[in-house]
Amino acid sequence: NVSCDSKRGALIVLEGLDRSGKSSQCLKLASSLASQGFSVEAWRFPDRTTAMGKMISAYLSSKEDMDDRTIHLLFSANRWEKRSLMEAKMKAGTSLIVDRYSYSGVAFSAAKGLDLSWCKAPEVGLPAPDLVLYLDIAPEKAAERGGYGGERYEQLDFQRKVAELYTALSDSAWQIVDASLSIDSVHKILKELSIQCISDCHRGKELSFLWP
Ligand code: NYM
Ligand code: MG
Repeated sequence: NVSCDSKRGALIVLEGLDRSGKSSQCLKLASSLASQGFSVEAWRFPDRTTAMGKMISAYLSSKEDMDDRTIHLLFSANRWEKRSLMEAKMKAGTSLIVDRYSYSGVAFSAAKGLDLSWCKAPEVGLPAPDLVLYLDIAPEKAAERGGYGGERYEQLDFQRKVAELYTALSDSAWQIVDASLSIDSVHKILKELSIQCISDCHRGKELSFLWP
């Protein structure tokens, strides 16, 4: 069946401040879509398992210091090293549910004062998400949620700047979801939007590339 073979998977990205619930929702979404018969995988960036990912992890836990632009490019390179696998998975029909992507890359670096267009440049040419689920939460509320994990960037003032930058990055692929709702309510919204997106991709929506 030709039309079935050519069905591509979707690239669905979850974005939001630290403690907005992305990681839990990402796994919950992937497993519930899988149990309904969709071919899906849960991914995350940074991917801390690669050599570059280990350097990023050491930076985030303050074991290593790095120049702001150097770490920015490393986060981007960590996506580029996964690009061919991402594209191969989607081509083979698997949808990827990804915890953070280029928007985190740009928002967190620009929040340090780096130029926005400089931050966006290394992301040019990566696969563009078909859907960005932005888990919207007030920075103050996120900070109240059981505290941050103690990594770099996990401070209220910084997260306020990140929130502003996310707003500047939103485009037509974005859906803003109220992350202060219950876990189940958020899940239900994410799932409906994701199923719609996956079926658009199955029906032939073409993959595009950053920045749209
Ligand atoms: N982060 C994440 C960046 O600064 N740039 C990036 O490109 C990405 C993907 O890393 N505070 C930041 C955001 C987070 C931190 O992410 C680690 P996580 O989801 O907590 O593992
Ligand atoms: Mg975190």
